[in-house]
Amino acid sequence: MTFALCIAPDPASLAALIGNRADHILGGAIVGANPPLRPALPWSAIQAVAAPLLGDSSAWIQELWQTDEDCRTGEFAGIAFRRNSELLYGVLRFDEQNFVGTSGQLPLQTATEEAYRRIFALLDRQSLPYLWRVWNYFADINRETDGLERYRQFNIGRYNAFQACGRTAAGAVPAACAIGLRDGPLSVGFIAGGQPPLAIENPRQISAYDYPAAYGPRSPTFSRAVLITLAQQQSLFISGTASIVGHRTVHPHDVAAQCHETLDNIAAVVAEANHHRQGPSFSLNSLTYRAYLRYDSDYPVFRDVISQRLGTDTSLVCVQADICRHDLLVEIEAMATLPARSR
Ligand code: 3EB
Repeated sequence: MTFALCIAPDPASLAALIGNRADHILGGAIVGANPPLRPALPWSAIQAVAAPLLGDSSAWIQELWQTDEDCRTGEFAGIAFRRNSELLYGVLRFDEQNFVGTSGQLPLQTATEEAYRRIFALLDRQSLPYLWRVWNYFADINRETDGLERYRQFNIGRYNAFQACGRTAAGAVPAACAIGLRDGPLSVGFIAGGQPPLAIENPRQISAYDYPAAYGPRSPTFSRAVLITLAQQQSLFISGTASIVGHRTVHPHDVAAQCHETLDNIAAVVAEANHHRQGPSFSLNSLTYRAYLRYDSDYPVFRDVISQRLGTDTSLVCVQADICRHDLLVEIEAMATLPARSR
């Protein structure tokens, strides 16, 4: 089985991508403030990331996970999913208003815990138990309610669900991102499989699950990257990566320096992954990137650093969105696939 991330920036390339092989599409994300009203595919395992695209004339970009097997559609406990023999892509959207905080819990915490409990229940039922990569979006990530920043509320709920569902909350944890949007529901998209992922950490950073308590009552549950080794391919999912060294934000008011530091962190994660790589290495300019900028006015500076470091024909989608620490101005995630080994 093989899978690949394909990006369609307009209706024509989307139609060409889907072609007569819609059965082979697992799911994906639609990114942009103005997505088309009518979905291009007849099922709903598509995560809507409602954030303005920067530096791009298109209104939206569609990312699709394509496989070489027929996929089937399912629904479980509010999760829309598609799966093939080895791989599952799912999306869940929760309106927080429907989650009244239970005994001292806040609604976002309760919604997050319930979301992850349902995801783990689905994965167990489908016998594809390993969560590889999670994309988390919710409104007002930096706002404090009842004395606790919403990102920190989210972290408590996520941690509780990992604990409750018999998953470790440190070490072998999925790659992830957690991003703030202007409004909208808690949206969790994920890829899971039958193969355990190899979690990769960054020697320049403290593992997020070991962050000190100053960053919240529960640490974030994610690894810096996961490496997936299948018979025919190795795939690297790099988590949202920011200008953090050790556990501290560095260059708080300098977007250019944050971009450089972030790329240094991604380079360090890629180097770690390459220790486990059979065959030619992953390289920075062969990754597919998604970037989040807190201020759209920082885009020209961001673009300069990117072209300086990665050249001008990198696959990179950039949107305006909030990062989980108020002093972070940019966050970049990436993925790559290579053949399993050279022949
Ligand atoms: C960081 O390194 C920046 O909570 O799932 C990056 C990726 C970040 C994932 C998450 C948070 C998350 O801590 C923030």
